[in-house]
Amino acid sequence: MLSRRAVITGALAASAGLRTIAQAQNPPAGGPNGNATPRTILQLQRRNIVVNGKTASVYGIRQPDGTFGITTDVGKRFRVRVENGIDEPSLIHWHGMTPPWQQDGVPGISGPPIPPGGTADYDFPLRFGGTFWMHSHQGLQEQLLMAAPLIIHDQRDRADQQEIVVMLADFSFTPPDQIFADLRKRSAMSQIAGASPRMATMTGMAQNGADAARDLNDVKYDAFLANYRTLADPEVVKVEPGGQLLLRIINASSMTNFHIELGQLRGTLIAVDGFPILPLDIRLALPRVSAAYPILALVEGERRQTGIVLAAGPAEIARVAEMAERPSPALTLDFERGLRAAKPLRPRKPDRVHTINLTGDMMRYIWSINNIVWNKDVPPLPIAAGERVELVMINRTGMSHPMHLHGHQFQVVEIDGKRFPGAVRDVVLVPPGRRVVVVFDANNPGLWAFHCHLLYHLDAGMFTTLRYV
Ligand SMILES: [Cu+2]
Repeated sequence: MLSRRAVITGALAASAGLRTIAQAQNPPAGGPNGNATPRTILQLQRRNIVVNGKTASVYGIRQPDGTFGITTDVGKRFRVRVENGIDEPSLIHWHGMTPPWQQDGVPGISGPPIPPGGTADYDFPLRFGGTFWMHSHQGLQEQLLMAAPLIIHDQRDRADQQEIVVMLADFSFTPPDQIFADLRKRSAMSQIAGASPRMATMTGMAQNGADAARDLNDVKYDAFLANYRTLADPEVVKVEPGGQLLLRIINASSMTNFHIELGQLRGTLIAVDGFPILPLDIRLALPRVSAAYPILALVEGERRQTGIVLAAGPAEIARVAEMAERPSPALTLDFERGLRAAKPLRPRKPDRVHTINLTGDMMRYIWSINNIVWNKDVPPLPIAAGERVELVMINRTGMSHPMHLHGHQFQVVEIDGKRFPGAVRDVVLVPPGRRVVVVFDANNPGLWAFHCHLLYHLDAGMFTTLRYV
């Protein structure tokens, strides 16, 4: 199964680059050119898209020429001016980047949001390449698609390959505030409906069959998008039969994990969260015959799917159903366990260990870390510059939590007591009842966010900070 299917965890963050066979892309530009890098303007906009035949007003992050997000090169500087063209405050987080902490884009942590009509400037060196993304960290704007690709070419990118960016999203016609209110209301009602107090704790939820689906996906979405489109009207990308392809898949969903299904194609996974891993048995090869190949993203635990279609040569594009034949399985750590960092962190004893209990109360839809619901008076986790820090994450709830650390790359070093030199990344999924240990070096002083990347969990309080100078 792994030979045909890669897994994307983390409504957020998981970006998997699948190197394959096909072509055409600019070679990465040469060395650092410092302040010579021209400034890129990114405009935060309201715009309309059509989903399921209905017009929806969503957000977008675009350059003046209409380009979504940024494609740039390692060694350049990230010189960006964000112009806030929407009618509420906003702030954009550069997901997976390691900027100075004041440029990290988390309102109230990195700095104040940008008021309507205001601008903010960013300027920091790009020291590594990969597939990343940017998204609003203000309120629930991410649910309204305030997100865009952030692609940094490096020496891994070959001149003879065609790059295809696929950005996935979950979509609802219901306003995000309403979705959040409904989650809280539904939780309260299921409590009244007679769940025993014991079942009311998150730990009990997973065993309750009726709630099993809910534990995987607690928001009912109207559509799942790949590059803003559904499979009823998918993006069709022209490719060459026998060509080299690099698929850059970004899961920009607020709440949804996906399995990636390559169909008849075979892919080789080369990176997660932008950072290289040793290849797994996942190759993506474009055969030399003309044909259409759907690249699908299956919603975890559901039959629904989204995706794009690769059209190799003159091929008939058949309609791909929006429903798979059977529900996809829940994500496990099997995939994570098989990842190995191409460049692991230097082995070293941790100077400090923090235990991070992922906690919550599903009945009240409250989520927390070490039973503390985030508020601005919560003290940051103490660490000191130069330390090797170990974070021991234990999920005491009935839902998976993709945990994201800002401003650093961590390495996965343990799953349920078994040590291994796992992937270097910035998000890792912690399924119910599981223990995942990551390590990182405190090499980027400041005040940093550490949180579950599921938007409504984050908003409900599964968030904390760490600080060092
Ligand atoms: Cu969560």
